[in-house]
Amino acid sequence: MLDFFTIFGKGGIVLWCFQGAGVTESFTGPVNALIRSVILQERSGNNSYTHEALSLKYKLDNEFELVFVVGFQKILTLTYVDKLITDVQLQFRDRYKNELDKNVSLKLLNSNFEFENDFNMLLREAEDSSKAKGPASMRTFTESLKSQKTVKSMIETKGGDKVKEQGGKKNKNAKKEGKGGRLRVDGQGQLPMISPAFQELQLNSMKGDLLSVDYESSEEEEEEEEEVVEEEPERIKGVGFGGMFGMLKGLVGAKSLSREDMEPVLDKMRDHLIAKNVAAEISIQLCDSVAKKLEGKVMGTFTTVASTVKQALQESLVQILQPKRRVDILRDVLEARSQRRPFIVTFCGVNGVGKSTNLAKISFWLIENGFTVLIAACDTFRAGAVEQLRTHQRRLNSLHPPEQHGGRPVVQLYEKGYGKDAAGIAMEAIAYARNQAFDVVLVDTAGRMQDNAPLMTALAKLIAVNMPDLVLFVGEALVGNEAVDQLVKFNQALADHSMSDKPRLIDGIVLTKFDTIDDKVGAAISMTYITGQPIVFVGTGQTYNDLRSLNARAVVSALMKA
Ligand SMILES: Nc1nc2c(ncn2[C@@H]2O[C@H](COP(=O)(O)OP(=O)(O)OP(=O)(O)O)[C@@H](O)[C@H]2O)c(=O)[nH]1
Ligand SMILES: [Mg+2]
Repeated sequence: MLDFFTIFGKGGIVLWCFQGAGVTESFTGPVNALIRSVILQERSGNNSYTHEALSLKYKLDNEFELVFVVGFQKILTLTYVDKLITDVQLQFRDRYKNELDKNVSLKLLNSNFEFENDFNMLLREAEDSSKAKGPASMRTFTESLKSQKTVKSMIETKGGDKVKEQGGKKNKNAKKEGKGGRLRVDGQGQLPMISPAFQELQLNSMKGDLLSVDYESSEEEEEEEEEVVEEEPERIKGVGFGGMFGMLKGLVGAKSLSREDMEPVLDKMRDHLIAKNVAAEISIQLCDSVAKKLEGKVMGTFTTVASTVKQALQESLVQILQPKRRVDILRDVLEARSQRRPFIVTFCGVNGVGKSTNLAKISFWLIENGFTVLIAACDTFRAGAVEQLRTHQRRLNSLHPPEQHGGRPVVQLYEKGYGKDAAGIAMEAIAYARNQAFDVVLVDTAGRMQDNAPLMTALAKLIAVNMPDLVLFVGEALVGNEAVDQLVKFNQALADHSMSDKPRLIDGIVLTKFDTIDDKVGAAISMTYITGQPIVFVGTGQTYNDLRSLNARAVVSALMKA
């Protein structure tokens, strides 16, 4: 039976691991020993290693930068191990080639490798094939003793290729052990119960914790470590196999993180975030806060600086996107309805970001949820703005004809043409909605640049006078650094021109054109970071159905993706 099987990236991230039934010892020690004494020294040729009572066999996959390690009691000679490693390697590569494609540890960090069933199947096949070759009868005591002797001799002469072959040939007898191991894995191909310690490790591994070499490093090794750490920035910048290994090598043993250790990784992360459209200023602040959070932290086993920083950053990003306050429009509309008043939403933002289009999509969503909507055409400035809304109103009513709603149109447009005072029109519209028992008033406003003081004042007035329930800032997902400026200035204008001591600021964000940005999702971070407000809707196209809510984890995973 196997004690463990683990797959990790050369950057140190444990991607997947299996622990044999009844095995309580963590595989950390032996694997660390293997890394330190064999892999880091780039010893090649022999792919086996003995650590205390365990035999370890490993295989490097240089193309995808993976390491496959299997461990079993050295007293056993398992003939199927080589085949198993090869099969697992091929299957794992095959199954996760997309995730592994770019060899970037960040990507690995975000992937969930559910490999249990495949592994159990391969293990069974490997065991069966070794059984087929072996005699059918039970092993005799003599044979078993002989087998043990051979293994012992192999252990003493570790490192020799011949020994490995010898062990391999011998193992016709070992199928029984293999079988025994299998039987401990339950019938559904699920992993058996595992020790809590391992469970914890496994959970951590899934989150992307990294391999580090164990803590009990000798003085000699510590000296070596210091030397290597000096070179670390170079190594981290290296992209290939050597670079990743250098990173691992440089960070052996228990040490607390210093700013200098993290600097190269932080620089890389900051540039990565900027490349993903996170505003530069915010990328810097984010990396700074991650550094502060980690400074002085003693890294755990299976971790490297790069992974620790990445994980902390990832957590911060999820934290930023996770709304502190839930905006539940449907519930709030119902509440307003029970108070016999319409629920009022104002849309604002710079020119052409998609205010009117997304207002129409939100109307559709509200109508689908059984509410009636009055659209207030308060963009009295841009030519065609009113007609644009009228078109939407017609389309929406044709999708939900009045006949299906007791003869009453589900959506109406309140408009007074162009050139009039927007705040006044909004006020009239709200009064009309109250009289006509509309559930929701959606107020469209003219696009305006954040530096245009008169227009910003007018918007602040519209909001101050009408006190909407919700002020939504509409921003394009395409923006980078500009997002911060827009939001800061919109909020500032609302605060400056508020007539109350509790000014109405931006309550939420509509992030539009999300369909056009590929994985450059940084605007989501910039906008939520700067306002502390949630992204209430995400616009993903130009039809009424292209409206989504934000999935923080998906966004973070796109953001971390290389
Ligand atoms: N691909 C895509 N295009 C969008 C999305 N939302 C809006 N658009 C397009 O963006 C363009 C501008 O949309 P509008 O709704 O007129 O923008 P606006 O903010 O109201 O513009 P102004 O009122 O002139 O300030 C239109 O061509 C829309 O079809 C979206 O989520 N995805
Ligand atoms: Mg518009």
